[in-house]
Amino acid sequence: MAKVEIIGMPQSTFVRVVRMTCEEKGVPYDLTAARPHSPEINAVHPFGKVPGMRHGDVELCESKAIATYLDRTFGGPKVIPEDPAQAAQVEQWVSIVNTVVDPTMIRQYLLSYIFPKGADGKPDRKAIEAALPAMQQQFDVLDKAVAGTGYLAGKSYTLADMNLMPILAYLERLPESGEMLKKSKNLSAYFARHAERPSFKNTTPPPPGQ
Ligand SMILES: N[C@@H](CCC(=O)N[C@@H](CS)C(=O)NCC(=O)O)C(=O)O
Repeated sequence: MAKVEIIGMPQSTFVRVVRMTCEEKGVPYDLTAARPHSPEINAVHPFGKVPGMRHGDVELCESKAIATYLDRTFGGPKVIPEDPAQAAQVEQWVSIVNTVVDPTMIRQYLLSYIFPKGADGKPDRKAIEAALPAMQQQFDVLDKAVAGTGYLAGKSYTLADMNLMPILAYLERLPESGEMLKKSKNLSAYFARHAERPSFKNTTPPPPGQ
């Protein structure tokens, strides 16, 4: 069988999700480091976003589609359960994180620090402050969601968790979000526990911008 090629820079949370899927399932893969809108990624994503994937004749983009393909194609533990209701729970949390949490916590907040657009090349405090109330609300929701079982969906580690962990890894390191995570007792215990997984450790990204 052809080897899986994951295309995208390792700092991307979405690239890390598909790499973690490979790691959890024991699927060997090559990572082709490519930035958004580079020729390598434009060849597989109509809007130039990372990640992309090639596997033999199969060419895909979008992290959820790639993870689903990997889960259905390869053996190893299921990252999306077979049971329809449990699978839907996973989809639900992937969707919530990608449509609500990622836009606030990564696009608005984190990127204000990584690509500073304020005066004198400093982070834009206005953009950061503006994100904080929604972030607190989202931390509260996530804290409650993992309180019962220690997982976002069901009673095992799934794509829902893999989709959130790379985001928490960045948030832990920044001042306001780091405080919010620390105060979210269930979520910080969840993060500490799942950060011990080899799939998380083996995909630690280099610092942003490298
Ligand atoms: N829905 C996409 C989102 C991918 C995405 O937004 N990737 C970011 C990097 S983390 C990117 O390529 N950004 C460049 C851009 O939006 O132009 C997925 O799940 O793969």
